[in-house]
Amino acid sequence: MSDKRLASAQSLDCAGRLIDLSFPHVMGVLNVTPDSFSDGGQFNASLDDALRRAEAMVAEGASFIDVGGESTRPGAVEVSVSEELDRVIPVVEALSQRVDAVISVDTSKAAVIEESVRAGAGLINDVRALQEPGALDAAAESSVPVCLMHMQGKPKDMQKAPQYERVIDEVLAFLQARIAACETAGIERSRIVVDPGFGFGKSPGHNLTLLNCLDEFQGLGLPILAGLSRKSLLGQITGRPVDQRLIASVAAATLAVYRGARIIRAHDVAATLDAVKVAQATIRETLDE
Ligand code: 9MG
Repeated sequence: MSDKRLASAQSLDCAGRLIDLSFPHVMGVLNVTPDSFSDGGQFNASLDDALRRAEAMVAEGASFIDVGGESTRPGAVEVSVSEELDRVIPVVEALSQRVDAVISVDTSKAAVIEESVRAGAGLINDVRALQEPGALDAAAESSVPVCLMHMQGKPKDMQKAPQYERVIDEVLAFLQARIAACETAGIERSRIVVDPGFGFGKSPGHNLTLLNCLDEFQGLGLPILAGLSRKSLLGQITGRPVDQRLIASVAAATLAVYRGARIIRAHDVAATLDAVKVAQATIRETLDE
């Protein structure tokens, strides 16, 4: 436990479900955008598909299911509050009754934060780090943890020309400022997770520097979440299209855990969990009981 990579090990209270961060966890990705499921516009069919997919990820070992109703991919356009609520809330309500995992909601909107927590969400994952109007107060009034992610620009144009003098220092300074804003608003540090935001306004070089130096974020004393699964960085390294990036995603997850990440956001849960176990065993130089 004296190892620097384990220095910020702690637990997260996700609406009464305690997540022990002395070992790493996998957060399965559940997109509920219209193009995610083959429902041909039939709401019930897409809800069933989403529930089945989430149940499969939990059976594979996911501790979190991250439900997202607005794409944050490069070039994505924003959706209205009512559209996002319609997509996300029925899924959160059903999942919180049915699956043995923390339901995380990937949103930046105050109304979606409030309704999601009411519907049973145990974590808010905000790629805009609670900077949208009312988001900080909505998160403060809930009792669930929040993941604060760094992004330069907006999804619509963030990959056009990302610029940093020193990427690590700037991402760290941004996260420090957002942590301070959270504390001022009444969100205690025990409720905060940080994420450097791989692929969000970063060149391949910026992403690789962040991955190689991820342990520097341990100085914040908060759990680190990392999402590299299937991202374009991995396509740029391997030359592979998005549906052939499993091995690269698993390799990146292994490196992220080895450098201190405690939660890995991933599409392929079983393979990612095996990888993080290898990284964890290597850090500890023993097998977890
Ligand atoms: C929603 N989303 C997509 N990629 C992500 C990442 O890398 N981190 C977090 N926290 N959320 C993400």
